[in-house]
Parts: sequence; C-alpha cells; structure tokens
Amino acid sequence: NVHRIWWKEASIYHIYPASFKDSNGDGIGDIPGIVSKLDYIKSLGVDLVWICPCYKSPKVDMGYDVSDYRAIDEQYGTMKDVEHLLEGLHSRGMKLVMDMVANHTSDQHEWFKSALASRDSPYRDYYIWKKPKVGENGEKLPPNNWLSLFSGSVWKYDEKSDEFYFHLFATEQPDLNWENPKVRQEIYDIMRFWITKGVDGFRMDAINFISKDPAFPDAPITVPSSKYQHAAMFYSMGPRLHDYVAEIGKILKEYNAFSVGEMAYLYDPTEIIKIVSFDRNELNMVFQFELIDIDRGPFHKYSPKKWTPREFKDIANKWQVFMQENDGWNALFLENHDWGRSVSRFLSDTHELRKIGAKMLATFIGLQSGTLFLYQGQELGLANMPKSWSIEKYKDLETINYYKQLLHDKVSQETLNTAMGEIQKKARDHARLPFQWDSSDFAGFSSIQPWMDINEDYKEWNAAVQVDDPSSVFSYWRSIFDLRRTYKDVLVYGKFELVDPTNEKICAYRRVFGCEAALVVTSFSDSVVTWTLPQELLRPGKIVLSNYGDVKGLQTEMVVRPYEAFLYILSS
Ligand code: TEU
Ligand code: CA
Repeated sequence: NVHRIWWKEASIYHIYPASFKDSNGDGIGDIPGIVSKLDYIKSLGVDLVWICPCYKSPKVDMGYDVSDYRAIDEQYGTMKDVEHLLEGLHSRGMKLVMDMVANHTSDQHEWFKSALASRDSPYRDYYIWKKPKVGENGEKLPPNNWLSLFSGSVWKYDEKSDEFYFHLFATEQPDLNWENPKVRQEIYDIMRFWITKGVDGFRMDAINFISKDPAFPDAPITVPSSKYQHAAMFYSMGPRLHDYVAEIGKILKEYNAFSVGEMAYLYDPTEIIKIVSFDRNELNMVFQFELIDIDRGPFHKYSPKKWTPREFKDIANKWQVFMQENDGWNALFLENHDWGRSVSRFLSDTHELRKIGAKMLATFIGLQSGTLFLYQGQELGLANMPKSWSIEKYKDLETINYYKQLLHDKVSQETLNTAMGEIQKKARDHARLPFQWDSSDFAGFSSIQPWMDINEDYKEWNAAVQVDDPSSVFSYWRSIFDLRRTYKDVLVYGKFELVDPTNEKICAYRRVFGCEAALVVTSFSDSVVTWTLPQELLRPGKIVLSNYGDVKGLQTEMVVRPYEAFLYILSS
C-alpha cells in the first residue's frame, strides 16, 4: 500500500543563480541566464527547478540575507525576468521552487532597521532581544555561550538599547522571533505572494531552527578552549517547531505546492518523521545531512573525521528503511551549494577514474527511494577547486570567518594545515565556482572575469563536450532520470533492501515492487573486488545501466571493477 503522488516521482535540478550563467557580462550569474539554459535543463529530464534566493539583499551571505522578500535583487534581474522564467519552465512542463528564508532576515530589512532604531518600534518584537549578562568586572556579556554557525557568539550587542539581538548565522542575519504570531503571518503572506505569482513550491531554508528553547540555557562545554559552544540541542527542533511547520504545511497544501525543508545538524528520525509522514505531511520531505556529514568531526563542519564505505551505506540504509517503515519520504542528494563536490569529497577528483566515480555516485544515490535532487554541475562530474589555490580564492563568509578565527587564535601551523585540508574538501566555495558551459574564455559562463575564478579543468570538463557524448557523466544522469520514469513502480515506489549488507567495499541494494525487482550494485573500492553474488539474485534479467558500459549479466562470482556500478532489472 504505497501512497502515489506526483512529488514522489519528480526530480529536481538545483541552481545557484550567481554561478549558473551570466547574461549581461557583469561576471555574475542572473535570471535571464537561467532562462537561456532551460532547454539544457529540460534535456536532462528533470521536473522541477529550485533556485537559491534572488530577493533583494546586501548579499553578506549571498542572498540568504533578505532585505525585501517581494523584490528581486538587481544583480539577478527583475520581476519580469522571474515571470519569463516561470513561463519558460511551465511551457516546458517544469515547475519552479523558490528558496524561503524564514529563520532570519538581513539587518537591512525594514523590519530590523525599525526594530534597531527604537525599543518601542512595532517591529522590535519581530526579533530576539535579551539583556546582557553582567560579568565580574561589570562588563556586558552575551546572554549565553552559544556559538554562531558562522563563528563567534550568536549575540550582538546594541549599545543604544543595552540589549543583545540573536543571530544564528552572520551578525547581519538577525533571527526572526517565530513566537510572535505577526512574524508568522508576515512569512505566510510572503509565501502566498509568490504562489500567486505562479511559483510552485518552496525549499524552506534552515527550517529546523525557527523554534528555539525559550530559556536559552548555556550549552555544555564541548571545546574548553573556545569561548562559545555548539548549541544545536537548544536551537534546532525547538518545542514549537511542529506547530509552526504545520501552519506552513497548511498553506502549501491549499495550493498543492511542493515543499522540502532544510534541517541541518540533528538527525533525530522521530522528529523528522513528524514532519514528513504521509498523514501529517507538514512538508513533503526534508534534507537531513547525516550522509553528507559523514566526514564531520565532533565540533563543527571543519573538524576532520575518517569514514568508511560501510558507514556510508549504513547511513543510507538507515534512512531508506526508516522512511519506508514509517510512511515517510526521503530527499536524495549528495551535493548542494553549501558543500564540496561529491567526487572530490567521497572519492578522488585527481583519480583517472573521476568519470567512472561520478557515475558510480550517481547510481548509488539516484536509484534509492526518494525524490532525487541534482545540484548544478554534478551532472558533469565537476570537482572542487584545485588544492594549489590559496585561501584568497575563497569568497564565502563561512570559510573566511573560520579561517580568520584560526589566525586570531594563533593556532599552530599544523592545525592550520589540517584546517586548510578540510576547507579544500568541504568549503561552500567549491560548489559556487562558475558553471562550466564550454571551452571558450571564462568557460562560456560570462564574457568577463567572473566573481569567482573558473576551475582549471574547464576545457576538458564542460557541458559542451558532454551533452552529445553518450558515454559522458551528463548522459549517464539523463539515463538515471529516464530509468526512474521507465521503471517507476520499482524505482520510485519499490521497497529498498540492502544486499550483502556487511560487505565493506560493495554497496548493493535491491528494489522490489510486487513481482518486479531491480538490483543496484556500486563499488566504493578503487581496485578490483571479487564479489560472490547471493544465490537468490541469480535470476534472468537485463543490465539497463552500467558505468563501464559493457556489463553483460550476473555471475556467481562477479569481478567488480574499480568504482563499478550497474543496474540490473530482474525478470518477473
Ligand atoms: O544553511 C543552513 C545551515 O544550517 C548551514 O549551517 C549549513 O549547514 C552550512 O552552510 C553548511 O556549511 C542554509 C543555506 O543553505 C546556507 O547557504 C545559508 O548560508 C544558511 O541557511 C543561512 O540562511
Ligand atoms: Ca549578470
């Protein structure tokens, strides 16, 4: 008894507007640029396009600091351009998903400007204000010890009112006070505004943070040398989260709109299922980050951690099984605008097998149960910045703040080297390098030097060389979207089951729907592995996808090549 519904069958292409395509030669991607590439996107076979924020913004955090939710930032275009984008997508049978930044605004938003100007402002209570803690020598201290996600305290002192305001991200991104019903109404009105314009759904940014522990207690000390402590246990999934998300969900359902919530840092399945279970359906699905956080150490994003393919598959399995047993739904992804490229992080981009590896990862993620998300450039197997690039090439405030903090703390050269190694893997900048369209100057992204440098490999790795090459990573992704349609029952609605679950190198899984079955085999080893196939799988059938392109059939003893991947449809 599976619940069939359109958004389970859909696939989504995720665009970072500043880095996708520049149409007017200012070096920054824009909405007309996206419009000019709709045929490219359509040719992949996706159904929805999600664009990161394009609203008016001072862009301290690249648009995740919104100063006017009803206006488009000049850098990205105009409201007319959004209308063209909507027309272009709708006429091609695709939908548009916008990013809704509801946890915080920019400090340049009219609400915050007014709130800051006076304690009597009607907007004062739109934000979170607290009295200082008074130190031993009478100094004004932040109300608690929480660490901001972008380094430093989550509190910023306002001398004029002698109060601190709360910001989980940059100081220029004050958090909205969701306890205030007027704030919630404002956000709901903004959502209706965009839906009325024709937008088909939202990705709800940082949605797990909108309800915080109202007591704002000090966090336990996990890093004694640090002034501020990781406090997600108090600001993520707070006590009123489900009240709020249920309200959001009601509006979305009114319009049959698409929704995906972003929920970083805590992966508590019992909380997540309340949001995505089919009967509650507060949101259609959420991004939880347990899989792509696999290399996150205990303290923060850049703490190193070793991991094994076995752990990688166990995490995937945990969520597959959990959602199917609880009538929930997964959002499948390995990349977005906040992380390094998957070939570089999980395999190796300097390897001769980069192309094979990119296809293996596509197979691993793309044939699981869930709605499939593809981040721009992932379809080409794009990689991180070269390791030879210095810190000056990095532009993102998360990276820069972190690096500056280390310098400020005068850490040892060894610590700094380790940190740089982690930045080279995980920094948000990697995914934000300009898209590589062709081998012309500036990779066909722009007519001038873009806001971030083009990766050095663009002459070899670009869309123009891949689109018509049947052996390209691009063509492979296209096959995956295609197969999800052709074998919809089994690949979208089929049950997920690991095969040979304890194998350390091979991640194999079966999808089963009635008497239909599919076998997915992926190897995370860069050398040959001999694999004894479980007897019950030795059934007639056919290979419909293979990253080496030449697999004929199954054998009892399979010689699985480095990063090999294939999909076998078993005859019923
Ligand atoms: O990210 C939310 C979030 O929790 C971040 O800490 C994320 O984990 C981090 O960027 C990883 O490095 C969202 C957006 O995706 C991000 O781009 C924004 O900067 C952030 O919200 C603030 O709006
Ligand atoms: Ca531009």
